[in-house]
Amino acid sequence: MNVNLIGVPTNHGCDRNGAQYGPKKLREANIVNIMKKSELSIYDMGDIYVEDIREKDKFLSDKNIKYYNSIYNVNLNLAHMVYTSLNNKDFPIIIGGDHSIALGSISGASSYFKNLGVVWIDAHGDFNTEVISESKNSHGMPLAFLCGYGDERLVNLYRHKTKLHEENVFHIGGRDIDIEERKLLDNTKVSMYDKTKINKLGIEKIIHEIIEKCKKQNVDAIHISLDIDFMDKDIVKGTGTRVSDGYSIEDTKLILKELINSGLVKSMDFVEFNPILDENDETLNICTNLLEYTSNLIKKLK
Ligand code: B3U
Ligand code: MN
Ligand code: MN
Repeated sequence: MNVNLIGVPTNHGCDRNGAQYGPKKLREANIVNIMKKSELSIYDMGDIYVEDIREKDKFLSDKNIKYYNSIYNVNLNLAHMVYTSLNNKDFPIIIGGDHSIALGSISGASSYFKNLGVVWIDAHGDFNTEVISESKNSHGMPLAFLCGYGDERLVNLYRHKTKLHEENVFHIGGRDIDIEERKLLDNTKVSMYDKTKINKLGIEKIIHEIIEKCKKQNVDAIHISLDIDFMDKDIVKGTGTRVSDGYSIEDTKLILKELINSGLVKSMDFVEFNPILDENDETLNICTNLLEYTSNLIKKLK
């Protein structure tokens, strides 16, 4: 199995300096060689091109979304890159950048597979539309677009259709969800695994439940979208919107292990690492450790 690393150096979805340096920082920390230790073939496909836009121009389009044109273009190109990678029977790992890039990666994956499942691991819902969003930052919106809510051009990006069936979407770790966003989510079939459910069932049971549902619903592949702010605010300093009452590195690994070992996972996002906010490379080291762990899991699949 070949893994394709695809960098997406953007902060246009979070409007906060630093997230755009995630791919560069990870490469400088030797991420490709670290992942190669698993004996997987790791190909660094380079970065998706992100325009340089001055902050004062962030509302230049008539849309209610900051850096709209950049968000559109980056995600369109990323979608095609991910589609091409999957079409080549490779495993794309998309390195952010902020979480707005999941619109592109999942648009690519859902165009390749017939019935994609998504496991969204995140402190935030990322289910705002541009209308209800208070921040107008698109990293708080991608999952809504993917389920068919919000800006029509973004909903129809790449293959001109809604990308996901709500019943195939599983959200884990949400604990900072906006009021209107919550109302919207409550009217969907998205499965939310929050603190109460995680405490009651435990992570392993939850993942088994997700996999069972996916099989029952004829899901042919799962995409993991991992936002590192799923972990607690005291663990990951190097991310833009830290939230307390979060999860550990071991919890994150357990989710990755149970999901990837199912054999259904075919692509993954790794987002919201912000090197500028990091302290003593602590978050960098967590990121390299998690990516190394992921490579070893993928390697064992063969
Ligand atoms: N829900 C808020 C905050 C947020 C979403 N995603 C992140 N932060 N990382 C928003 O801006 O939509
Ligand atoms: Mn997110
Ligand atoms: Mn988040």
